Amino acid sequence: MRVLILGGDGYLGWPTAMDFAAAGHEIMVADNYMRRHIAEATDSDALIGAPSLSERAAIFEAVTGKAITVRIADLSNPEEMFDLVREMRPDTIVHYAEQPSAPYSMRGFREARETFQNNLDVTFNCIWAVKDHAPEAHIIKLGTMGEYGTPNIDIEEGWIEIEHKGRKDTFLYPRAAGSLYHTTKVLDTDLLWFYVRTHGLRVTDLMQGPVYGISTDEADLDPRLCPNFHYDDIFGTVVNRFLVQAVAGVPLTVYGGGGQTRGYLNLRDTLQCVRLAAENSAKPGELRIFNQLTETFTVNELAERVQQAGNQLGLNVEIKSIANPRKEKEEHYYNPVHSGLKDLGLQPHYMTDAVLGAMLERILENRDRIVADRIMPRVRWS
Ligand code: USQ
Repeated sequence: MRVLILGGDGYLGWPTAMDFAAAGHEIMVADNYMRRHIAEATDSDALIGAPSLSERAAIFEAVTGKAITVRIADLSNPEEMFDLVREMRPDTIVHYAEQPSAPYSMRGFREARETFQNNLDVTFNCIWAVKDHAPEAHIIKLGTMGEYGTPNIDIEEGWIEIEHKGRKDTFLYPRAAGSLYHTTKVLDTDLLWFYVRTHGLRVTDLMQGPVYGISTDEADLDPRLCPNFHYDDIFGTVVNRFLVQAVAGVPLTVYGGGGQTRGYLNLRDTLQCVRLAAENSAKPGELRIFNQLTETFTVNELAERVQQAGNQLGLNVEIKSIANPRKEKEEHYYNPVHSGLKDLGLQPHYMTDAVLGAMLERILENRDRIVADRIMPRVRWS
């Protein structure tokens, strides 16, 4: 397959590109380095510095013999998006090219507007590029479990049948996002659904929970192929943050009561899910939605697991609740259905002590690079 990966420099984009290339697909990655610029501007650099995208591709080719074509392009500019799609004529487009940080989107007007404009513009341009220049292409869009929020009923995979006054119909599952970033993903889904209905596009929307991990088959071939591993309050997801805090000797920052429950998955499973979706395409005129997670945990459970794994390495990990900088429920029902990707063949990598221990060892090798000022939350929702 010819696969175009939008946002190919990101925490998920780069390892996805390597995974598809290693599997024998023809890969082009595009990125405008927005995350790198925001990380620099907010003093949120990743634990291990990443070479440029072209350098990463050259290292990957030297190690594996497989090529990844790189384009530095601003995908919020329609002409740049259309040029890429006309040049490559992809069978599949994996769309990660969004500002991915909830805290950044809540920092102020400028950051909210930047998130809103980038995320919606890239999705809109991607839709039009496919509609006009590659109508058979399958769009795989990274959505988020945060689109649904935390409703007091089971979360279905994207769609829900509703019976009202004796009549039934199927609708997109109700959404109630908890940050402006998550809200842009809700709007993306609505845009995609409109163009699927009216123009018969084929789309898979992956509602993904928070990802953790640093190791993939290809990333482990050379330390310079490492994914961008963030532990700061802007780009760091909670498990990655807790593991760095355990190594830095900072008490794990549980926000508020710690009963917040989310659906988590290992980075290796993100790669599996995206490839399974690509190799089993949605049909023309179908908006297929999967919930992309493998296990659910409360924040308190995550902290306890990291504490246990850290103590096994002699780290003496403490846990300390701090005032919650976000507006979110700290105690709630949470039961998302997540059978669709398993039905396609997903083999989960669960969060075991061994997985957490291996991550801690990798962080220990880089402990001198940890900057303590990046750990405490710097953005409040209100
Ligand atoms: N949390 C803590 N302490 C911390 C950091 C986070 O208690 O130090 C809590 C948060 O309050 C939240 C939960 O942990 O309840 C998850 O937070 P997160 O920062 O790992 O995840 P989130 O901000 O929701 O965003 C991340 C990714 C985003 C993706 C999303 C999936 O950055 O791109 O869409 O996970 S989901 O959360 O399912 O919407």
